[in-house]
Amino acid sequence: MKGVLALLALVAAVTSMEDFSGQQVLRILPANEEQVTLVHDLESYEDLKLDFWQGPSRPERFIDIRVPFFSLQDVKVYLESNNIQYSIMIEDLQTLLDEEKRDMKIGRAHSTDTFNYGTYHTFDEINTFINNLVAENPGFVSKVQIGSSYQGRPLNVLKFSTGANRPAFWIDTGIHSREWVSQASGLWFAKKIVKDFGSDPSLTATLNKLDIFLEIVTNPDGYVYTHTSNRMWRKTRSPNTGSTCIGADPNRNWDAGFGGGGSSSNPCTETYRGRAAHSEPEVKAIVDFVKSHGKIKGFVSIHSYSQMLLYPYGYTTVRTPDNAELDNVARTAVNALASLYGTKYTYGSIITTIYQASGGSIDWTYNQGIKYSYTFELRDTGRYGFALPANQIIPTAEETWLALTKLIEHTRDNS
Ligand code: BHK
Ligand code: ZN
Repeated sequence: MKGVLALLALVAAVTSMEDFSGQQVLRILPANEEQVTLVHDLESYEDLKLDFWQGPSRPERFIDIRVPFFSLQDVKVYLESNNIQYSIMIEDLQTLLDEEKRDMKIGRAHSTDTFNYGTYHTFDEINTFINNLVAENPGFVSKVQIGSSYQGRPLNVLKFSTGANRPAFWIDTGIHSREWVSQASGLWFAKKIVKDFGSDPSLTATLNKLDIFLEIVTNPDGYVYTHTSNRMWRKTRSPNTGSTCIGADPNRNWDAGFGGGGSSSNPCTETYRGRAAHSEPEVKAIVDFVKSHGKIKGFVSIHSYSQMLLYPYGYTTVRTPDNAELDNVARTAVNALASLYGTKYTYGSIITTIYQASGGSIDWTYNQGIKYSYTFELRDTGRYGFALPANQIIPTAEETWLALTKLIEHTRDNS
């Protein structure tokens, strides 16, 4: 085992890719508030290098933590000596990532018809896909560059439109770079829209009234980094003055309860809010786009994992004036989703369903007057977490599309 680990570490060093050999993901079930606090106390031991995959919790709700090999003993002893229940959800993360890598078939598709939707793709492959889709659908699909990332990559948005000056529906995928099934689903949605327009009556009616904007790689610097250096990177890649830690959480960087509970002022944490609201160019680009467009009626931001459909607010327990309507539409959407493969989603406001989170995108869009603001947390519930096997991409995208369609139809018919 030691020899194997050393060899794998060597290979990782040569390719400069972070190595997750021997790392486990523990699923922890705190029984009471005291145990919740004890688990959260682990976060303050920065030397343990823990990565909270599924964050703040309450009693009887799981906390998933990725634990480096060198911290495993310490963490397990800590949990056991405090009588905190846990199980090993992922035995060896690198084994899953090696399989993921094997599944990434190399080979360039020259059209979106031969593109492999059932595998994960690099940033360059996705950009080629976008250019092909635009070239194949002149007068219907176009590419809008809404800005540039910190490292200068284009922030490309696909626009599906059949007429001028329409109100619009926005979808973004991959704002957290490691949530790969999100970007992969975005690719499938793009092709689905093109295939169904003109044949599916509902989508056709939608596109005769609304434009659809789809940003597939919403955090390109982070996404490239997950391919070249660290598969588990979540944040942006902008530097922080006075710290060696990189990046801000682009889902804590919006001007909605900015700096409040469920966001961090420490640049070394995964929920670092950034130096100021909209400090991240990836966020600012969407803010400017939404404001200048002026007629965005629905806004959906897609993450993974935990199988949830969420609506505002995340920064406060105050209910929005539209709570009942948002909840009804969410129920209809998750029922449609479940109708295909039986996948169960929970739904509700962010703060009551997952946890308090301040500075999130859909709280900001809601406060801008975009009533139909939702966030998905796609598959799964934790068996694979962010390392969701590629054979689940298409089923995930298919079922999610049914829910998305409900949200889009309701937006179309009520605005
Ligand atoms: C979703 C929407 C608004 C605020 C928080 C969330 C939960 C999301 C997050 O930003 O912490 C969980 C996550 O990344 C895993 O997808
Ligand atoms: Zn996320």
